[in-house]
Amino acid sequence: MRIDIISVVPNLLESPFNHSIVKRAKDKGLVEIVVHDLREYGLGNYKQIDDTQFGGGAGMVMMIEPIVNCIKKLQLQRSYDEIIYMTPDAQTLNQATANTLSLKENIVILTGHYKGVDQRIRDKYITKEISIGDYVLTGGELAAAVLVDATIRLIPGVIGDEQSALTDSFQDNLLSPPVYTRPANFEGMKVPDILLSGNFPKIEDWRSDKAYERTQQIRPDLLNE
Ligand code: 6GU
Repeated sequence: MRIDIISVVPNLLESPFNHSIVKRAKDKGLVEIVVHDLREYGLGNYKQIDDTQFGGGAGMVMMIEPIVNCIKKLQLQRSYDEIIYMTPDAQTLNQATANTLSLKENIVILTGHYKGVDQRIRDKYITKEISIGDYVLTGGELAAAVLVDATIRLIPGVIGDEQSALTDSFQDNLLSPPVYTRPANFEGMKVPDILLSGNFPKIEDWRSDKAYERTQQIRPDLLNE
């Protein structure tokens, strides 16, 4: 999978993609992530990328030309399955979206700043808009990092234990059950006996019950989806 990210603060995206699982996925050739500095596509001597909004009002709007020039250049090199715009005024990211995106070959992610991008980019070029939750970030970069992380860990081979992505919270609309490791008794706090029993069918039943219980308590809304 190839992911091109268009950003005005490309440095913000350096660290998240150069450690741990994402780094290993890149090293294994399972994913290629390229960050493009929108400023390089800015207009004139000052490399302008934003301007005041028509109709008046505070806040700058990201201009259409630099973004379209960047997208067109990318499209000359390959065809894209999705051109995604990260913005708080969109549907919220969930596991189903991450699952769908993990099957794509090439995607572009455009991250917004200021008041957002000129609506005409959204109308003509963007194929999907994604928010990561009901709060406002200073820019879309951290949201893009979240989207990329959630997506690429689902690509086969990216996480070692294939089983583990399948048993994540949300994969079946349930939160994960509690987990324990050694010691079995820490200062009198004991691990549930069932987990030490070796009775694997019973352990699976217990885990399902706990997952359901936890979901009922913390996220009952998930049970109605
Ligand atoms: Cl995608 N962008 C920004 N700026 N804020 C957000 C967001 C995205 N998702 C939630 N808040």
